[in-house]
Amino acid sequence: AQDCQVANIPVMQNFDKSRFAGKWYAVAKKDPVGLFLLDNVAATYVIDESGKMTANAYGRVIILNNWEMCANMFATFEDTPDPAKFKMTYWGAASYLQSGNDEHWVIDTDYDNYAIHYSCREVDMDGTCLDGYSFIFSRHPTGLRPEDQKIVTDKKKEICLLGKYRRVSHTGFCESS
Ligand code: DAO
Repeated sequence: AQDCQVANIPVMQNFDKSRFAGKWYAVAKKDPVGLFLLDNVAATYVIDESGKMTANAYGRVIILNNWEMCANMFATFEDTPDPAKFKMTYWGAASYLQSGNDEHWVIDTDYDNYAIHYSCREVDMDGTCLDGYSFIFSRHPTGLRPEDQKIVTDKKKEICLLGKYRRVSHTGFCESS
């Protein structure tokens, strides 16, 4: 499954969203065109009594070219026939923040340490992803455990994004908000 076709990208089998709940720190990111979240990014997923998943997230952003702030973002998720694939609707606490609809796929996770998120925004004519983004999440703000790094590298290769990530730093910029 390494033909880089979006439709063939392997996702987490038997994804259990209740185990996925809680806080995840972004430790690396592949940016989309017109990137929004820069660093100090974390997302907290919540599953309600009815099984519906929502999230709130924060991250440092720069708006209007030079105004730096912490964006507080919200997201709701619609289930699909594949338990690891969701349709995400997101918006900001303030109207001038980004909003939209994205795919939200969980490629792999052990629930307790690492997770690989993937979202293709635009599929090319040949079926590969023309514009998308991906977060490498860790339960630990300090990064991935050494034993998880090889797994994550292998998965990056599988989703055709090896070498496309940058490190996401956590400096405490968003901790007071
Ligand atoms: O940073 O360029 C970007 C794209 C991010 C879209 C905003 C997402 C807000 C909700 C995040 C939930 C977890 C992925």
